Amino acid sequence: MSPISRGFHRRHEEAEPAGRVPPGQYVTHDFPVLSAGPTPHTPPANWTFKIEGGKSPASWTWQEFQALPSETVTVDIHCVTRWSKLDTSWTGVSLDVLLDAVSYDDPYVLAFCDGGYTTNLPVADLRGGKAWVAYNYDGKPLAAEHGGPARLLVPHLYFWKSAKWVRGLRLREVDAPGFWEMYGYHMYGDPWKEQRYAGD
Ligand SMILES: Nc1nc2c(c(=O)[nH]1)N[C@H]1C(S)=C(S)[C@@H](COP(=O)(O)O)O[C@H]1N2
Ligand SMILES: [Mo]
Repeated sequence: MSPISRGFHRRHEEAEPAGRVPPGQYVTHDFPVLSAGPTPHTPPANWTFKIEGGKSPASWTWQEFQALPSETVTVDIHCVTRWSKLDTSWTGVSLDVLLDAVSYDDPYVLAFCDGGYTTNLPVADLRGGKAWVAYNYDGKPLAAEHGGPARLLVPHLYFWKSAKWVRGLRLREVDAPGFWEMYGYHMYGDPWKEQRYAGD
């Protein structure tokens, strides 16, 4: 193999490490901001996280939330606009901890946020160490443009499911579309199956 093709091959591997990047995605080292509206700024004193519906709803103040056991995780994230970012580091509370605090039979949730954004998810995708409410990014408080004070982090689904400025979950018996899902995005959004739009 000539030095030129070796060089090309090496750069290509850096861009898309084998098996790490879902089909149709490219790796970015930036952290793009994608928001459907203005960035809300909710002071911690006014912030709560609620789990509504179900048989025993729950609510945490910012102070109570900070006292919950937290985890720091390193995950890859995949936006439906085709950028993926590898090895992002977040600290937050596992949804297992939060959902263990309530009693419910419902198989779905609608996540709701300051600013009115919503997104729908199966409860099973929030369970089993796969999802967090994250308040730190890269060891620092999460910037408001990226969803601070806290956002959902569900890295195994397209990043639109990771609701910024999240304020709670509404448990639901039936799967109902959230904001982007009503505009034709996929109800589930598995990046490995390229479930970008309804019908994919
Ligand atoms: N509340 C809220 N959450 C949101 C969005 C939004 O517009 N509002 N955009 C979603 C989309 S489409 C993506 S790709 C990611 C972008 O997160 P980032 O701006 O931190 O990169 O947030 C998701 N969560
Ligand atoms: Mo997105």
